[in-house]
Amino acid sequence: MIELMEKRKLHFSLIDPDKQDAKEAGKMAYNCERYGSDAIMVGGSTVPDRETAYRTIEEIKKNSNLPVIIFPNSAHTIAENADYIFFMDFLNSTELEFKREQHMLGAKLVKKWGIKPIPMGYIVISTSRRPTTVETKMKMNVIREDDVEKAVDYAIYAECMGMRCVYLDAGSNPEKPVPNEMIRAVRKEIDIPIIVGGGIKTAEEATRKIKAGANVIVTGSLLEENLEKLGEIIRAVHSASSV
Ligand code: 1GP
Repeated sequence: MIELMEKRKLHFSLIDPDKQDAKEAGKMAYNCERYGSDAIMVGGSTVPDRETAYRTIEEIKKNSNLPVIIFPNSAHTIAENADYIFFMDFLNSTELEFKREQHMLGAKLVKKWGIKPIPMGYIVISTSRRPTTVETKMKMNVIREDDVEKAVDYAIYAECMGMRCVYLDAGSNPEKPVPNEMIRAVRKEIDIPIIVGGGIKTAEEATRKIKAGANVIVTGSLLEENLEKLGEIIRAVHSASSV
C-alpha cells in the first residue's frame, strides 16, 4: 500500500461504522468501488467496539474487492478481517494512552491476525470555530490553520521516527479543509507520502491539495451526501499530479 501511495495519487473513502448499520456500509463500499476509490478506511472517533468494526468490514468485503484499512480510535476497534491498519501515532494528542498504551495492546493483535501495519503520523488541524468530533474527544496540542510551522515540525518528527506517511486531518465535516499552504510547507520538508482529509467536497479542492503535495485524498461524508461529487473528486485525484 505504501508503495502504491508513493507511486501514484490515490483516493481513500472513509466509512465510519458508528454512522450506519453494517448492511448500509456494504452498499457504501459498493459505491466506493464503482466510483473508483482505491481503498476503504474503516473507523472514527466514536466506533464503540471490535464487533461493530468486524460486522462493517464483513459487509464491505461482501460488496467490494477494495482493500480495507482500519483507522482505529483504540486497540478495541481492531478487527481481524481487515487487510491493513494505520498504525498511527496521534502526534498532537497530549494523552499518552493514544501515543503508546493503546499501541501496545493493539500490536499483538495486529501480529496475531496478520493485519499489515502502515506506520503513520496523525496530525489533527483545527480549522473550525466549532470543534469537530475528534477535537471534542481528545486532549490536544491545538494546531490552528495558520500554525504552519507546528504542523511541519510534527511531520519532520514523524519522518525521523521512521513512520511511512503522515495524515493531515481537519476532522470530519470541518468548516474548512487543511490549508494548501500548510500541505505545501510540509511537502517541502518531508519525502514520505502525505494523506489529507476533512472537508474536501469538490474536485477543484482535491486538485489543489494534490498540487500542493498531497499523495492521498480522503473523503468520508460525501459518500452519504453526494456520489456525483465523489466521482468527480476521484477522477480529479487520479488525473492530477503535484507541481
Ligand atoms: C475525517 O478526513 C476524514 O477523519 C474525512 O472527513 O467526512 O469531512 O470527508 P470528511
